Formats: sequence, structure tokens, C-alpha cells
Amino acid sequence: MPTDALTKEELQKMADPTLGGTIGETMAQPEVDRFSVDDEKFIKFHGIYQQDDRDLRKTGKTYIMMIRARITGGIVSAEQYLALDDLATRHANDTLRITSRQTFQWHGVMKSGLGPLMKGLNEALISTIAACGDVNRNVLAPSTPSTSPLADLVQADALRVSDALLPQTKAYHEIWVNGGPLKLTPDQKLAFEDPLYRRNYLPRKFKIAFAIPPLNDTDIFANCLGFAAIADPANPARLLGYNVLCGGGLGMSHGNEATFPRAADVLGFIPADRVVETAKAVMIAFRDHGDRTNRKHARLKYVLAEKGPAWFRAEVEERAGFKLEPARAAVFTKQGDRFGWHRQSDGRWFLGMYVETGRIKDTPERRLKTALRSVVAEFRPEVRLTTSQNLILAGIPEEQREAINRRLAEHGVPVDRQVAAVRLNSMACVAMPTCGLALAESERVFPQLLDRLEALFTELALGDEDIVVRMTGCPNGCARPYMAEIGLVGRAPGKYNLHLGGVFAATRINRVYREGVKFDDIIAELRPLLARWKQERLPGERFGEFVDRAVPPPEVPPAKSAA
Ligand code: SRM
Ligand code: SF4
Repeated sequence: MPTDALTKEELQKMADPTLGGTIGETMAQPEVDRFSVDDEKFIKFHGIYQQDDRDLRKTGKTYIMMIRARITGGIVSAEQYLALDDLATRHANDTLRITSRQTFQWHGVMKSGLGPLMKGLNEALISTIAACGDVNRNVLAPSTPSTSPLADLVQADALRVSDALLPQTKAYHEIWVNGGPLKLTPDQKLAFEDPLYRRNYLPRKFKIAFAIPPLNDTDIFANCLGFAAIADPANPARLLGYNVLCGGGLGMSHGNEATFPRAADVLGFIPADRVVETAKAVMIAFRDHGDRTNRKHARLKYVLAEKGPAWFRAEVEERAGFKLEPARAAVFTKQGDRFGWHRQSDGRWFLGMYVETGRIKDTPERRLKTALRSVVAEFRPEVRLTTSQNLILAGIPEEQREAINRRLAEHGVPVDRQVAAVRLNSMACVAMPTCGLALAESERVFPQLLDRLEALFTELALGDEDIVVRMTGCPNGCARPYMAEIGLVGRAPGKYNLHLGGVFAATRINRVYREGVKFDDIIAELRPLLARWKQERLPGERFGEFVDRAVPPPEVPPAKSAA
């Protein structure tokens, strides 16, 4: 391909395939408060985003960093959690943010705090390499203990896949662990070639999720590559292999019909011992066929949408050196996390904790950050993150449960009925003030929306119904609103597109019901539909299914309030 057709990101990767740029040199200059425009792109491959606090823009730009860890399958030890919490207090904005891909982010880190934070993370054996950038991202796996006898096997496979797809550049280690620039000449840098990613890496980000049917707790259909675990029908504890799903992805741009969210296709089945080779083959096929001329069209989903699953399967088979078998029967019926105390299959207990918008912080009413620190420091549970931005304390002996309940209660953190059912399946992206792409608020206004929704449920006597409701500040879809029963997608300050009709199993994309709804009008849009749902629903019919069955697709009239 002629280089003048390539995006500037492609040219930049090829100009320094070690991805080191001048990051090390900039880190050695304490008086410099930001990275160069080129290095802004390289640091993403190291798990770092250069941002600015958008609330403060009127008084000048303040550079801050967001750091994202790589925590495959969302599991950290008690010791690691304490270290991560401490780093948040010392170098970030005193919060830990659980992301929709079951890892942690630190926000508001000044450049002066970046070196110590990265060093601290690596000392806790938590890396941030490839948490962002045109590479394979954090691999998702079911993290709730005992939801399936296959859970540990699937977690182990997720780790193997994640490790096998790590970039091999030494730049990360040199800069953040050894604390200096990569000691290579410009020619040596130019000559570096990663065995899998070669010199220009992937055309765009690449995302993998594992799930164990019937529970789709990782939103597998929203990923570039999914592995749906298949148990031996004669022995549910034996992992036969995986159905392979390809071509899911959610990001889109308003007003650009060439961009769209897409649910993955099922390509076939592989035995469990071929999972790493299959992951490599799919990623390499994407490397070879993704669009490197237009980043808005560069995701794997567009290859699948345009060339078709059969064509792509053949490309994967050619690279893997084996054929995919026909997909096995597997049905997803539900999603979501488990809250409160549950017994694990080993007799110990886990505690599922709802974390509003994934933000672990202290407020006057609920000192969640302090409470978690105290519980983890004393009782040493394993800490697990879910892809719905929630947290699990796992491996707890029976005799510790009461003391943990008491400790949480002392900090205003309930265990039994943590929040109303309508809030439990909710998620919001970060958006303002740190996300440079936000068109509207999300995390900061979401609690208020949930308050109103809860009041509406009371008004309509909907009782303890739950509903999957997700909000994002722009159409990139970071909280996966296109798979939700109620999805709100930021359009402009204070205005959202309302998406309805997702299914509980999150197997398909919902549809736009109304465009440009004012934040204050969202409940008024939902009231008649929820009232109808109550009156007209079939037995057990969820809101998303009801909308899909009984509410005809509108011609998407803009709300009166739309711009
Ligand atoms: Fe995302 C970009 C936050 C999950 C699709 N996402 C961003 C950035 C980094 C903004 C930027 O590029 O400057 C956001 C940083 C905000 C901040 O201040 O923290 C951001 N994305 C997040 C997180 C933290 C949302 C959350 O509240 O949990 C999630 C971190 C995941 C992780 O730990 O790795 C997050 N992002 C997702 C998901 C959901 C998923 O992967 O399951 C999606 C939709 C799935 C997909 O990829 O298609 C998603 N993020 C995007 C996109 C659209 C990509 C596209 O295909 O067009 C962007 C924009 C981009 O890449 O240019 C984006
Ligand atoms: Fe930012 Fe948009 Fe992602 Fe929200 S959905 S975090 S506003 S990029």
C-alpha cells in the first residue's frame, strides 16, 4: 500500500516500532509537564492517556494523565489491591475507577506523579502495557466465582491468550521499570520488528472476551473476538473447547452511516488446546486485512461486515493451519453480576458489591474506598472486577462474614440490599471532565438519572424489576449502551439519543428510539413505555424484549428538545 494513503498513526508506528518515542527523554525532564503530540500516541501503548481537566479549560489547560492497568480476567490479590489503592491516594485523584473491561484506571495524575505511579504498579506486578493502543487490549473473562465449574479453566485460558498477544518491545520495561529511555540507536529502533505485530502493529484496537454460556456477563458479542466455553455434556466440569465469535464492536460517529455498532458472528468451534493459536490467527488476519487508511473504518467489525463471516473464517483457518469445526450448540440467556454473599464451590464465600459507575471513592454518606481498604487489609480476600464495573471480594471463610458486614456498615456501605434492583444492572462511562471525546456528561449525571428512574419505578409500582440501563457521553459506546435495554448516548451537552430494545442476554444491538432527548426529558420519554410494559407484558417478559415485540420501530423522530 502506498504510504501516502496511510493514516499518520500508521506512519508514526513504522517510524518507531519500539513504541518508545521520546517518552524516556521527556520523563527525564521534570520541568516539562506534558508529552509531545507524537508521544501522546506512543504513551497509549504503555497504558497512559494524556488528558486535560475540561472543567478547568476556561482558565487554561492543565495536563493530567489517565493510567489504565492490564488485569486479565479482572483478578488481583489483596496485596495488589492495597498497593493500587495507595497509588490512587498518593498520585491520582484519590479514586480508583473500575472500567467496563474489568480493570482499574487512575485519573488526574500529574506528570510529576506518573513515574512513581508506574513504578509502584510494576512493583505490585501490575503492568499497563497494551492496555490502550493498536494492540490486543485487556482480555475479559467471567470473574464471579462458582458461576460455572469451568470458571477457573476459562480464566487460565484468558491469561494464556493475553500473554501470547503481548507486544515484545522492551521500551515499556526500560522506561517504567528501569527508569530511562530505550538504549537503541535510531537504526536499531527502526529495524525492530515484533513477531506478531510486525512494524506497524494493528490497524486499530483489538478486544477479546471469554464467556461461559448461558451467562453473558462479559458482553462477548461486543468484542472483536469472543470465546464461548463449551462444556462436555457428559461432564459439566470438563471444558471441551470454545465457539469462536468474531467481528463485534460498538464505536460509531453521529451522522456517519458508514460507522455502526455490530454484534459478533459465530464462526465455528475449536478444541480448548487451540485457543492461543486461534487468537493469534484471528488477530493476524485483522492485522493483514484491517483498514489502515481510515481509523474510523479500521475495526475488525468492518472486515466482517464487508467480506462476510465465511470469507473471514477461511482467512483465520489459513493462518491457524487448521479448520474450525461447526459451532456447538450454546445459548446465552442472561447477563449481570451477583450481589451480596454467595457460597463458592470450595465452601468459602464471596461478596458481590455494587459500585456506582465503577468509581471507588469516599463520599460523606458512603466511604467505599476506606471501607474496602480496611476490609482488604484485615481479611485479605482476593479482589475481582466485573465487566459491569462492579467488585467482588472472594475466598472469604464463613467466620469472617459478620466482621466484614460490620466493617462495611461502619463506613455506610450496605451488604444485603445494596441499592434498588433498577440500579443493579447499570453502567456509565467516564466522560466529563477527563475524557477528551465526551459530547455530554455521563458518570457525573448518571446517579441523578438512576434516582429518577427509581422514583418512576415506584410511581408505576414496578416493584423489584431490574433493567439494563447504560449511558455514555458520546457514541464511542464505552459503557456498551448499544447492548442495553435502555441506552443513552451523548449527542451534545445535556442531550442524548435514547436506544431501546436490547435483550438481557446481550446478543444483539438495540435500536435508536429517539434522538437528542434532553436529560430532563428522559424520564418523560420512558414513562409511557414502562407503563405499557407493566400492562401488556407477556409473563416474564423483560422491558427490552417488550419494546422489541410491541413498540414498532419509529422513524426516529427527534425529540422536541433536539437541536
Ligand atoms: Fe472506550 C476511547 C474510556 C471501554 C469504545 N474510551 C476512550 C477514551 C480513552 C477516550 C480517548 O480516546 O481519548 C476514554 C477515556 C475516558 C477517561 O477519562 O477515562 C475511554 N472505554 C473507556 C472506559 C474507561 C469506560 C468506562 O467508563 O469504563 C472503558 C475502559 C476499558 C478498558 O479497561 O480497556 C472503555 N471503549 C470501551 C468499550 C467497551 C468494551 O470494550 O467492552 C468500547 C466499545 C467497544 C468497542 O471497542 O467497539 C469503547 N473507547 C471506545 C472508542 C470507539 C472505538 C471505535 O471503534 O470507534 C473510543 C474512541 C477511539 O478509540 O478513538 C474510545
Ligand atoms: Fe469518553 Fe465517549 Fe468513551 Fe464516554 S463513550 S468515555 S464520552 S469516549
